[in-house]
Amino acid sequence: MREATAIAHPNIALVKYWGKRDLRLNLPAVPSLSLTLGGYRTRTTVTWGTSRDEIVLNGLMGDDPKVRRVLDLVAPGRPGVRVESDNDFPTGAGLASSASGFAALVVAAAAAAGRALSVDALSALARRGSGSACRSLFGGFVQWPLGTEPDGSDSVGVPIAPADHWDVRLLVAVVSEARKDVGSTEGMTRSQETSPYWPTWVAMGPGLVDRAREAVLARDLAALGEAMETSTFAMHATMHTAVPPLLYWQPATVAALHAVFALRRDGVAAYATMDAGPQVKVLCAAADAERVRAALVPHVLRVDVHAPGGPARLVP
Ligand code: 2P0
Repeated sequence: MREATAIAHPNIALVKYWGKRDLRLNLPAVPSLSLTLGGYRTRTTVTWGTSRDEIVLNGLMGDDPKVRRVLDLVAPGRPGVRVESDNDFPTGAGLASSASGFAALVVAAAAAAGRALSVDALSALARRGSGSACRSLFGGFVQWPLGTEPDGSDSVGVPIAPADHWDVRLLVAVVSEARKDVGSTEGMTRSQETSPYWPTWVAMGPGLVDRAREAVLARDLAALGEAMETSTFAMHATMHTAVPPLLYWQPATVAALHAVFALRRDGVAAYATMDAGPQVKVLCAAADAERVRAALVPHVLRVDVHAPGGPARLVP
């Protein structure tokens, strides 16, 4: 038996992935661009060669078919595997736990299996578990392009700037720690199949990623913030106009958004994004983080402040 442990951080999309053009390979309908978060982490230990599969997620036995599928892809014809994974943040609540989870899983599993895979190959494997996980192999700012290869091998995370490129903070205003009712995959499918705004959303994707990448490279917070908010509100428009509608927002979500807009009226460059959950994430310069945190705190359960995080990696 061989054992390996990896840690990975979740990432938050500044330009969103929402929709698939290939369900089996988990290829996206739109390109996306993310920031890896320094302050949350998943830690996963994989033991290779057990008598049967055993999957323990946050101390609970779990039998996630996606975990087994990714393990099968790491080493076809594999033996039994034990996976033990812990998050130091809420799971399944729109905080990208599946991104860090599958990124840590592939890094630990490949090492435990004795397979020397390139980081691109690891990113493609993580994508098969959860699309956004392909971005969490890398630290800092990461793009996930559409790719053109039929097997999806070029639709993997591409680092565009490391964690120390820009001294920004991403604040997570936690509105609820409950698991979401409608998972991302189901939400995407419903939006794709029923929202009249879907073609517009898909058409907007490439331009938004280009604008965001240029803004990151130029460290232009206003330009990045505008692309970010356009992406978020366009994505939520496809959710709100799905049949039946998908409304991940809670009253505190809206209150936190208004707090961000009020900060901007007061001259603070803070910009919001949301995922498939009620939390509001806010990007700002490091120097403004305390002021932004103080403006959000009255509306939500708590506010976590993140510096940019590093790549997924093996740990002793
Ligand atoms: C993102 N989200 O870009 C987008 C924005 C949520 C909203 O990626 O179906 O768990 O497993 O590929 O990656 C969350 O969905 O979805 C997500 P699957 P995933 O971060």
